[in-house]
Amino acid sequence: MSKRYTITAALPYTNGPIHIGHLAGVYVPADIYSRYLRLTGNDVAFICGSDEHGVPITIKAKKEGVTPQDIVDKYHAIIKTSFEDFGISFDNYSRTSAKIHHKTASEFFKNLYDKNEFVEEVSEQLYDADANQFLADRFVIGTCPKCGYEEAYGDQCENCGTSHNATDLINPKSAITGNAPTLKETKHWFLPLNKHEAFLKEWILKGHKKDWKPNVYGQVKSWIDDGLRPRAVTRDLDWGIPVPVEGGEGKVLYVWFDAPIGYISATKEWAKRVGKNWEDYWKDKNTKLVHFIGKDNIVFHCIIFPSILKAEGSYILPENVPANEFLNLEGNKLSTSKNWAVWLPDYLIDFPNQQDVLRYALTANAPETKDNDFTWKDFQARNNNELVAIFGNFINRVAVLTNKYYGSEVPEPSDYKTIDEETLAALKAYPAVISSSIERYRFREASQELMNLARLGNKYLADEEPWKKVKDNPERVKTIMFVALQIASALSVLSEPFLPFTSHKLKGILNSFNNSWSDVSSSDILIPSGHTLQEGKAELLFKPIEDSEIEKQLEKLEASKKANEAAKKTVEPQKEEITFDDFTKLDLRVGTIIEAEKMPKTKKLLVLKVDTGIDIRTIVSGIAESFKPEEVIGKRVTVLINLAPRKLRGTESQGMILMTEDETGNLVFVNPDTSTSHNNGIEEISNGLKIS
Ligand code: B3M
Ligand code: ZN
Repeated sequence: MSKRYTITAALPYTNGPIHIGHLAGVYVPADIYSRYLRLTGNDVAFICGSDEHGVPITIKAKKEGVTPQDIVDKYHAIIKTSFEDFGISFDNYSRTSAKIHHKTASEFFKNLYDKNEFVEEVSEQLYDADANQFLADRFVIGTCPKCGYEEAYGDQCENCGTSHNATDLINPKSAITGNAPTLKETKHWFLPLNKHEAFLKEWILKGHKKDWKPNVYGQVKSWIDDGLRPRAVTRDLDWGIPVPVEGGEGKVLYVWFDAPIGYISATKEWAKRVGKNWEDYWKDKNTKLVHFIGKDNIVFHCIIFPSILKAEGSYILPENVPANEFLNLEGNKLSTSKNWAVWLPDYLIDFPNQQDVLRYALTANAPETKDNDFTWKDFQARNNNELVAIFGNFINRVAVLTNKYYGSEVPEPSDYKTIDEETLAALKAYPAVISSSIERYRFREASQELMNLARLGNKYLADEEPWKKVKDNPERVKTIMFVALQIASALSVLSEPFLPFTSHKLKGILNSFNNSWSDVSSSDILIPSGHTLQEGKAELLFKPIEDSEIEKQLEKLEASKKANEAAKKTVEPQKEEITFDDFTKLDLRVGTIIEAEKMPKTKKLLVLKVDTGIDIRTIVSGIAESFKPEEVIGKRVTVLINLAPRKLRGTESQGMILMTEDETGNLVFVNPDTSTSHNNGIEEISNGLKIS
């Protein structure tokens, strides 16, 4: 029976492009679900948009020295294009800077304020005096009071998912200056979550939410069990939606207050455009609301937003919140700041027109019940061993043979053998099997069932071997090809939610566009005898990915790793300034080491005899851990000869050999020879001289 669905996908923060983690965790599953529901005849509003407020945007703007508006304009365009490129079929992709959103969120706040749903309170909040700013949300980092993670944000810990108040953090530090914050009084409006505890318990714990994913239900339950406290829904910031009530001057709505309302504004914008009534999608009890999110957004969608909707009173609440776990990349956490990611625009440059390959690889390995790892090797294997070798191979055989034997016309079958009947019966079972997985939000299972249907086709052809029978038994081959074409046709329909570009291409190859999801199980013939396929040579659906392409990706990641390590290394700060006169006091000469031996019973010291040009003297040098005596004999070195002699382990050292560290931290001689590596030239030393 046809139903109405409002499907939302988390609004991405507009402070950078989208990477594979976003796609795997939220947008691909949401898209599969939405496409599937449309295909099965439901009324769907699939809603998303850019989350353009909040601290992440402000921080990025500060970093780049531009305005927050510049940042959101830039990334909104990039993100929107990526979604279009990857076939994410939003009915509306809006943005929270849109007028309609400011108006909607503002009115929502005002309405709750008028109904006394907020508690107004002056309290002490974290303040960075140097930055002249209150520290909320991502402006403050500290230790999570719940799990001990040291880089928790002011409003949330990304490690354990807990959402807290900034003042709960242990050892808080300003993300702007690194200072420990002070406390300063300020007025805010709080949503008294404690007041909604009974409702939440009833709705989630006692209600029918046990069919929610265990990770989602578990997180929500533990949150409720811990007891709920009021949460500030306003902030002392200058970027956001102004607080629309008296005393709210200079303050804005908390981003997590306005962003989920963005789903509503985006629905309004869409409904207006297509001539629908938005309220049907948010206020009709028969509409199913489903939020697709990542696990770090659970409490906002299962506790805070429902409490806001409940407080307003006329909205429906989510039917389900199928949050995913996180995707890692080659064994490490995806990270924007460390550039440990596969960015969608970059992917499309390296793998043009291969959106479905990524969609498939991410779905087949989706982090549905636990964190999962994306590896390029797995990506290659999913493509080469499944999409190419099974799906693509089957379709190619069907298209080539139909073209060759029958000039691209679907042949007339004659008597069905048992294997034909069994194969057609098996085919008809697939829509229900795939539907059942999708409706339980098990998209990886669903994608594997789709591949099983392609396997069925491949095996059928391999068993029946039409190419061997075509000479002696042309009638039998007509039946075989007819059956194979029915499977190909079923694949063109059932692949649509997962592989929309491939599905479209395949429908083109078959020249058949009108079958529905239910036709696959209910009609005996999906593609009739006499129907003509697309003329000419059918294009290949997938092509093998070479090892060299995978190596290139791994090299890119290796480069990120190296860059991170280099950035992590702390460079010693410059020492105190000296005068030119100080410098001219140094008597530097070029010398040659003529003898070298280890100082007995020491690890670090070498005793050297150095020819300085004016004499031969003994110098004790602390380089034994980096150089063997035999390595340094004959070496030309720079020597400070007028340093007051001093005794080291009983031996008088009469000067210094100049050393420094290279960019990788190795000890090197300050080499007087102009002909050698320029890094060792005295003018180019970066780390300052080391006296050894
Ligand atoms: N902007 C996404 C994030 O946490 C956040 C989602 C808002 S959904 C209303 O990255
Ligand atoms: Zn934590």
